[in-house]
Amino acid sequence: MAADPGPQARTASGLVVALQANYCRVELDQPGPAGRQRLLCTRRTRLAKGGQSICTGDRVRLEGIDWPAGRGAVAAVQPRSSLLVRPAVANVSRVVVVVALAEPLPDPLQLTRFLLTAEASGQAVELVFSKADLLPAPEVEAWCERVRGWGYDPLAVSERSGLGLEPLRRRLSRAGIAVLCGPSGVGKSSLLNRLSPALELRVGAVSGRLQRGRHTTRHVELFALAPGALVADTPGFNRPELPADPAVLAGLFPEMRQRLSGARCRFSNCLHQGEPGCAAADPWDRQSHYQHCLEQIQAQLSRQQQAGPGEGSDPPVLKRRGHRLEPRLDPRLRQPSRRSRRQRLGRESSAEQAGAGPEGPPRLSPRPPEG
Ligand SMILES: Nc1nc2c(ncn2[C@@H]2O[C@H](COP(=O)(O)OP(=O)(O)OP(=O)(O)O)[C@@H](O)[C@H]2O)c(=O)[nH]1
Ligand SMILES: [Mg+2]
Ligand SMILES: [Zn+2]
Repeated sequence: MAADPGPQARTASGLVVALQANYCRVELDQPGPAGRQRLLCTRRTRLAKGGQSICTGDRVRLEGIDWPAGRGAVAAVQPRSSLLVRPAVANVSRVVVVVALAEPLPDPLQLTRFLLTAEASGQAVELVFSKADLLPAPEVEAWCERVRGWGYDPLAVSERSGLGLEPLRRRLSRAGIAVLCGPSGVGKSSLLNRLSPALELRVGAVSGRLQRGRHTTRHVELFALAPGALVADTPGFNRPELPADPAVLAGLFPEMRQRLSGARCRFSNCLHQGEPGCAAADPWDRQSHYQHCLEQIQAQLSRQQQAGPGEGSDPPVLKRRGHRLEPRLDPRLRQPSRRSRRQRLGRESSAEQAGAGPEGPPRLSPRPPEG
């Protein structure tokens, strides 16, 4: 049993287990006087002024503790080992993307966007298909087979029939913080209630033609599922953001990572859309999703560009050619058009005739592959 810090101690350390509006709930590393384990905390003004955000999952140092009132203030946030941007959770070990097999129907592009956000955390990503009771077993297996091709080891579960719940418990009981995320109404909170009935999390019925959820869970909260194993229930949402940089996109698709690990494309800035010498040129299941995401990122970049300078905009990295996007060449590497070459040669020969040396040769060849 940890030592009681005594009523005089005004400082402590702990873990942010929930964040709501402008206060957070902190689970203490050591219980306080009278066995108090949690404090409701505000954020010190100097933290806010320094732009330091607080996320659920952050390890924090507390000051100004008022033990009888159960209040304190976050004075410092420890460096994070990882961050899931949305839903925002710090120090994540595993991101578990949950999508329903029905009510609402799975949407492979939306699922892909959830998986991309999860992959961007740099941590282990798992995929859970919920509501398996609503689909015949062969169709459940067809979905599982499909995402195995994407590089995932899916788990089909049902809160109703109990299918897959023990394997899910085992996956969530590994040490560290696991985050359940996915669209609203897929049954994230229902699953946690089944695994730990004492949680009594609020659950909401799906509604409408698309059988969407009603955003029942309103904030991210961490719960202990086993010693050392915390799991976050999160509010569902429908449209995860994409990365800002098109060059990182392919690396967030495990099946692309795998194909690119043993081979190199001819151009180091290859965007893998069938460019000459692309090491991942043959068709793949999520190719259209990859292309769609690339186009969205491009549209995002051009909007930023239109917003004009001073908005932190760089020139777009992609340009449209026919129905494809291509990396915009570094101007120094751009091949001059025949007309500008002719004009240039004309200028050079007249300069030579005038006794001046020609400029250095234009760099015509693309950048050689790295390594
Ligand atoms: N048939 C079936 N229905 C389920 C299952 N799990 C959950 N549901 C139902 O799906 C609805 C939504 O469940 P929730 O647990 O609130 O979903 P959620 O993902 O937490 O939703 P948000 O909090 O809005 O993000 C409820 O009506 C549940 O009873 C399941 O395994 N099978
Ligand atoms: Mg919920
Ligand atoms: Zn390529």
